[in-house]
Amino acid sequence: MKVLVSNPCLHPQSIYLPYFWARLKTYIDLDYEKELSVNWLEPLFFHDPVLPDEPFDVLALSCYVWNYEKQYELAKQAKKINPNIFIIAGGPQVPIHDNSIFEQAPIDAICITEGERIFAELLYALDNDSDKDIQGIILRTNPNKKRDSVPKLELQQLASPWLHCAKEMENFANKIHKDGKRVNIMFETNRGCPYKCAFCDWGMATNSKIKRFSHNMLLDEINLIMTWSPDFIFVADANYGIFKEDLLYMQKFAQLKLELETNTNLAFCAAKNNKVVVNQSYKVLHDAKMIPGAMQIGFQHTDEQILKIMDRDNIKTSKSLEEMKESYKHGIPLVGVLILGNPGDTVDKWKSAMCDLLRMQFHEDMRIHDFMLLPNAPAAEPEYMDKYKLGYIEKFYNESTHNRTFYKTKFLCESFSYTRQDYAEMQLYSVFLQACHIFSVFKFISILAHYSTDMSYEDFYDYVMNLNSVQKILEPVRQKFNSFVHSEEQNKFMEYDGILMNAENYIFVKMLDNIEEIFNEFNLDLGIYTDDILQFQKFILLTYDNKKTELTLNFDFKKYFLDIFDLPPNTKIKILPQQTTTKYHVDNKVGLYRDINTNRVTDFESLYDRVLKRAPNFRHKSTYYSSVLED
Ligand code: B12
Ligand code: SF4
Repeated sequence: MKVLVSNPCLHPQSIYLPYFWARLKTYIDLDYEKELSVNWLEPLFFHDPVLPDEPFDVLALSCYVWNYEKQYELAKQAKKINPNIFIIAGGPQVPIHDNSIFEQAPIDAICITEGERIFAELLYALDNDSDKDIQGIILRTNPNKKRDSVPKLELQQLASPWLHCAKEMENFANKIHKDGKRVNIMFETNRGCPYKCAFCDWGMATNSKIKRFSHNMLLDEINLIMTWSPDFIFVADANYGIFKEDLLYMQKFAQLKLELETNTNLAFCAAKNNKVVVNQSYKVLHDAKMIPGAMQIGFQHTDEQILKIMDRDNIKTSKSLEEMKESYKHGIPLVGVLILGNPGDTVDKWKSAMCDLLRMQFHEDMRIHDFMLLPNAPAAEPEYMDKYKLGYIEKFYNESTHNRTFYKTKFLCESFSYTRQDYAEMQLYSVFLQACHIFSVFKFISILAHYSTDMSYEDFYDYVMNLNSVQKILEPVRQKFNSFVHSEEQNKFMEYDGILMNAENYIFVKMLDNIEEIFNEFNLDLGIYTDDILQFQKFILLTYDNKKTELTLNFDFKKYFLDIFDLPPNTKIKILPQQTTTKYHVDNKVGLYRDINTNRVTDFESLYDRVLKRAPNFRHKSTYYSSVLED
């Protein structure tokens, strides 16, 4: 029997090796007790999948939000070529509680649980012409079968797909590198998550006991994987650092990176309520230069009531912050993450949540996800949607515009606590604050207002938002968001100079174009610091003017800001800049590692290419000269 597995990856240049294919093959070759002979075609795992010329009997589609449309298209093409091909779909984007998928694509069956054993049983049934209606599968011919839960696999006993399929994986990795693309690895040490946050569907494994793969096998896998010089490793666990062994894996990756001199970076989703191993792991990765951008800390919101509605109130924001102090101290670059559109939210609560991130010291970057309504997440259940009066829009999405396919997906845009109009306003505030603070246009003035006067971040940014010169810039963005939520507009990107871009980038570029007008209109009274902090802010900000070299002011803002950046999160003490004549210098380099030479940033095009194309997590210090804060 000839089997084709398809799992197109999100990014065209960053290619995940075909782990899912290897899992299926390894299970059948080594773990499955029945006799089964399978001829595996080369799997489809690039961004744009194309059916092979060679015929096949079974097509296995692994569906995620970023690829399901492509998978449906493949199913249609395959059935056209040969209506007898058996097509089975699985993965988190396959709705398991309704039969809508059977109307959208010519799929014969869906898998509603872990795939390894189910797929082996299905192939066995197909091979032996026995009953295909096995537990864990819903057939098109019996769509109303009760969705019984299936016992989880005993992961300890399973063989390693990396070790078993090493030869093929190595060849794939070499080919990807030869094509000038990045080799990514999805590394799984366990499955399951004890929580059940309403927005989430962590591999159909939430609200479940964590099951772990064999410790020694994982160490062997790391030894092997690192010989392929992977560019990026993404750990698929829901709560990395929850076990003490998790530190050992990071130490092993770091040690091999140094020994084999690879350029490997790594990211994981940190355990929520226990940060000891998380902090230690960050430190190991940081020391080995394996953190490319920044590590994420997911808060999703900071309001207790909203967290309760999201079923996330057992994950304590204050506790995780307390425990993250260690990482702050080591200077690990971090990004705070929020979700926009949670039931229970309001425009004011949203503003406070974003400003809470600033109070927690996330001045360099933040990541705002729109509440995506995933088909199998608790929030998509009809009772939950009714209870919180949820409404959604279905639009095209991807994180950035360049180099990515947009895919259609659902976003929550109204609930009992906010209207669609409020949603558009929250969206506007979100991109406005990122442009002003994360991109540094007002970062330093606002921090001074917060620590040296009694002004809150909320009041400061309300003031900036209401400046005429700023309103002029925001108006087209507001219109775009209104049209996105109320009518035709299919995406939230803004166009500048013929290029589509994220709205925060657009606002930033427009602010640079109008910087003199904006700073002239800004006349907030910040006492004796008013003139100097404005000059300082203009000087430190990356603009098209790269001729600036030196500035002398009456206050020492270097020590002042460095002291503030060193404060633990949520520390509100009054600090005042020292009054001494101070010289400031610019070295024309920006970026966390000062890797962008701004001599070449002279116009919009170069700014966009060199700076603004960076995704969240990679934006630390990219729009101000950190050398100004040094001697
Ligand atoms: C790796 C990963 C990524 C990678 C991309 C990987 C790639 N191939 O390109 C990165 C980091 C880029 C990523 C990004 C995003 N991701 Co992601 N990601 C994952 C992660 C951690 C692992 C997925 C994986 O491959 N697991 C390994 C496989 C083997 O396991 P599995 O997926 O659980 O599949 C099992 C079963 O479902 C079943 N199965 C799967 N397919 C099939 C097929 C058949 C035929 C059968 C029989 C069975 C079967 O068997 C498998 C093994 O038991 C999951 C979380 C998780 N641990 O599941 C989230 C997850 C897939 N991501 C998710 C989301 C929402 C995103 C984002 C959209 C987040 C955001 N809002 O920005 C972004 C995309 C951003 C963008 N620009 O659009 C959701 C997916 C929801 C969905 N319906 O698709 C998940 C589940 C996490 C969550 N929050 O709930 N992600
Ligand atoms: S968001 Fe994280 S903690 Fe919450 S259920 Fe999903 S994986 Fe678990």
